[in-house]
Amino acid sequence: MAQQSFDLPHLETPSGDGREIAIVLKALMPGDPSLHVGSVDPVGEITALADTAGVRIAGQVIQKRNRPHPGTYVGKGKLQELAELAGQLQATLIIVDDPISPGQGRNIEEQTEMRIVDRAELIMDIFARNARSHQAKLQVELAQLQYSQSRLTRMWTHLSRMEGGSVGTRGPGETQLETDRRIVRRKISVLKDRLSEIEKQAHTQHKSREGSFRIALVGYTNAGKSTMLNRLTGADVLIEDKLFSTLDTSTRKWPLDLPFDVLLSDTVGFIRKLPHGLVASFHATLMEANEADLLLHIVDASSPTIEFDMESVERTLTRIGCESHQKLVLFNKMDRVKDDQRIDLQHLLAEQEDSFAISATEGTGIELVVEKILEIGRQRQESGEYKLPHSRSDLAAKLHDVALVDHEEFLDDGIVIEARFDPGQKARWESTLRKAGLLPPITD
Ligand SMILES: Nc1nc2c(ncn2[C@@H]2O[C@H](COP(=O)(O)OP(=O)(O)OP(=O)(O)O)[C@@H](O)[C@H]2O)c(=O)[nH]1
Ligand SMILES: [Mg+2]
Repeated sequence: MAQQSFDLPHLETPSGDGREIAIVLKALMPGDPSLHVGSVDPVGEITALADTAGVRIAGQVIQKRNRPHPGTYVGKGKLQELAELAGQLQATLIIVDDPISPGQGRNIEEQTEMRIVDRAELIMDIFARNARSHQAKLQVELAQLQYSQSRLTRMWTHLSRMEGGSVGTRGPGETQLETDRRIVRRKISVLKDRLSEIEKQAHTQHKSREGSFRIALVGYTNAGKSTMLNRLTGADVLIEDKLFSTLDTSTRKWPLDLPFDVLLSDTVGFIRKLPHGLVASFHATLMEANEADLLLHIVDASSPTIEFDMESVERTLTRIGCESHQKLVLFNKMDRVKDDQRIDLQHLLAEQEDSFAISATEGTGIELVVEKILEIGRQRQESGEYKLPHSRSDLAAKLHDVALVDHEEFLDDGIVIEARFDPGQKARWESTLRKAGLLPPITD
């Protein structure tokens, strides 16, 4: 058996117009946006994802359920229906709009004799296509390998069936499966090592940014994060009307009138049911948001599923430890908002603290955002009050150099000064005082 079972599903088998033809299979469950917003197509987002991955969706099979069928995701009758539809439409692939278990995948493949790709695999496939940097490529590869690790058995079952072997029997296939498991495990550990090396380098780079005011753009995929980065800093990062155009963080200096550097970072977009492995593998990239002093949550205000989009972004932010970061919510694409959406938006704007209505492409509403950021920036300055002996008027003069003095009073026993510092400066100043014996040493 020459073929290695950890080969990942490829979505490039040409057929018809050159694209693989697929049918979407979906268990429509409570909480799905389409059950709450009448105008939302239940398979709209998965179709967009499939399209981005170069697959043509020719049909759909949907079953309303409270929870997925544990063995076959949907009922057996539905699978029969799917197989018949696939025959008529010459579809060769099933795309399931949920992450499914290896067992479910195996059962569906057995019953339909079709290849299956689930939502997690589809998203990872898009990530793999769009990865440009070495780090992004390694991160996607790691997520894919980890995901396929638990699915090796399914792939082998599939293979042995295709070769006429009987399923589940011991023999060369089983041995090969063990070998493959070992290969995958080794590859995963190599990738993890390489990524942690890169993460260490990034950490050193991040340390050099201490003292700067760091702002990260976060939000649902395609909301306009990169457009905002370009608009605010004059950068020229890739903007596309596609899902997951940005996988690498790019950071630009934003020349704002503040007494410290302001750094603005673009980050990878989020989506509903973002595969867990991807979030874990993209740890280094997502740390950009985690380490930021301020988050700008960019929301596509013209999206009919706006509240669901925002909620899934909030959930992902919590997953990466950003739930209590200071945040501004920017309702973007206001130029595209339809009249009947405006009232709901007014409510959202009123409800949501620190929110703004903007259009990144038209440049409207941006000044207010900048004003707010300047205000937050100014508040970042730390203040302190010190009493210096008259004999150290040199230090009083130095304080005037390193900070903004708000108040200075000459008393009989010394000079009392209140001052405001830029980030990082206060600690430096206090260490000078400590060396001069004018502040008690720090003890734990
Ligand atoms: N009409 C309108 N379109 C916008 C606006 N802002 C962004 N877009 C469009 O929305 C699409 C996505 O923009 P991007 O900036 O690439 O979005 P992103 O959030 O970086 O997306 P990913 O990196 O793929 O997650 C592009 O076609 C933009 O031109 C806006 O204010 N109005
Ligand atoms: Mg982008």
